[in-house]
Amino acid sequence: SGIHPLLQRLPKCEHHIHLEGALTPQVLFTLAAKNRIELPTDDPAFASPEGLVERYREFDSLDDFLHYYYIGMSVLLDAGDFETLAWDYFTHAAADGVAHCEVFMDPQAHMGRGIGYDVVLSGFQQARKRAESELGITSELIACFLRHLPPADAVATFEQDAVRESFAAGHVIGIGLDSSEKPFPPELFQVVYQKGGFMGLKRTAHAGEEGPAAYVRTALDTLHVDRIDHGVRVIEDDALLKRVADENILLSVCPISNVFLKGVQSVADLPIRKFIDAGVRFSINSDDPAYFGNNYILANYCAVQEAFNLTAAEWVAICEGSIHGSWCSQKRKEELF
Ligand code: ES4
Ligand code: ZN
Repeated sequence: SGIHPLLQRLPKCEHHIHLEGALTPQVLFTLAAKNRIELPTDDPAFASPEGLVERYREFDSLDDFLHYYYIGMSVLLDAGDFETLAWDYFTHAAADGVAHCEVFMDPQAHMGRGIGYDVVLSGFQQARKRAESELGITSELIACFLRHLPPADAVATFEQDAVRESFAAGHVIGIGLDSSEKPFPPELFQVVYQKGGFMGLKRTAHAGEEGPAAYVRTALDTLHVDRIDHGVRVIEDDALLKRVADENILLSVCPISNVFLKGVQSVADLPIRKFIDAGVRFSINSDDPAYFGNNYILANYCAVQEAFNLTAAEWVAICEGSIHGSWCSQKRKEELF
């Protein structure tokens, strides 16, 4: 449509991208060969990168996707692998007109298979530095806790020296909560979020993706998040919708992800127009672009445009809201406006 050049050009902020979700089948196979990682032999999808691309088109749920996501990241071993992964994301982000991004990582998923936190962090940090100097993209790192593991595991991870130091030094500015949503309500993770709050960390959590609107409420009430990842199911609760608008909670919406994981049949079924009408602030994001048809942020903007035919003024307002809802410095926000 005529608005496409504007979507490309707008200074976009991305708030919901799992770096492990930027692992393309091509890079997955290359790193598996380099690191001599044996991919599952009992699943024909792993016969070739093309086989994986095909299988990724048929996810039937969040958990079906997560099965592939955790196998995929098993090819990441050394700091260079993590740098390669993040750099691949940043180059796509630059091509799509991303100015600033706040990226997720899943430390427990790596530590649980014997990879040190410092290995993960140093690789990502290297890529971030390069993205800022070579691409002009600023970024922040958010460490997510895995909700399918015991809450005590999240606390123990938080308490590790290397992890605490990365928070204290500002190398990681916030915490999130991801992985299998049902049946793990946010309130199970109150202790680790309270510790994050004491350290002055930013807090977000996945809620209302597959799980009910009530998970969004308890994330706000018990985890004191100022952002909600996905959150699209708040539309099922009018009072909560009003609260999210009144408290200026940013929803990091991932339209193409929701279609791939069967949360909705099509992007047109998402409550984008209702959010705009209710004054709910949201950003539009890619989530796990390499798993969802190689669709990075701009494809998500375009899919929303195809479905909702927004005006230029509405797009500018979405991008301004995304800047407001970012966790960068006030100085950086002013540059972005
Ligand atoms: C995720 Cl889409 C989504 N939901 C929950 N956890 C995740 N981890 C990576 N992608
Ligand atoms: Zn996500």
